[in-house]
Amino acid sequence: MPGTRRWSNVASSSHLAFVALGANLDDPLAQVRAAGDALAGVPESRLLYLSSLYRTAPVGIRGQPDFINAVAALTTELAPLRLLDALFSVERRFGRRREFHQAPRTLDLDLLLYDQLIVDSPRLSLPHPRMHLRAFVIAPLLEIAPHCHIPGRGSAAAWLPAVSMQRIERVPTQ
Ligand code: PH2
Ligand code: MG
Ligand code: MG
Repeated sequence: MPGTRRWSNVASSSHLAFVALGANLDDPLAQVRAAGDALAGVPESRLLYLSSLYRTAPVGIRGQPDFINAVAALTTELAPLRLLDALFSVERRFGRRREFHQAPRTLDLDLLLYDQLIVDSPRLSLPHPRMHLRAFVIAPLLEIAPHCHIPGRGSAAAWLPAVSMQRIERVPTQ
């Protein structure tokens, strides 16, 4: 009957999460492509969209190679910190080592948004506090979610002019 919910759907609920992917070490194109597949395997979650891949200039760090970046949208039944654990476990499988803050990385997965939740805890800040200032997040995010709203920041699209000086180019698909 329309409007009724099955018991199995009542016990769990589905959330919409956005994740930023980034790499600038050891064949970053291959790393980010493979990471897209790995995100499809996150438990209790479904990969909805993966944006194009973008080659981007490092933001806020000097003397590092260009990055490959993308953004993914997932539906998930995992709570935010469980999803964060799952993302860290993918990073570790990709050989991520945390040698120093902002060291070059084989794979960085940042949780950007989880529904419209605002969280400020030691392990997790939502929305990601710098996402609106980064072309490498805003451009791929708008590609898969043109009407995306960032809690406390307004529409993602409104931040495009603010990041227009950051070098970013879409990697042609082959
Ligand atoms: N990640 C950072 C810092 N700077 N710049 C680009 N272009 N791409 C990134 O993924 C990136 C960055 C911290 O995680
Ligand atoms: Mg990051
Ligand atoms: Mg990170």
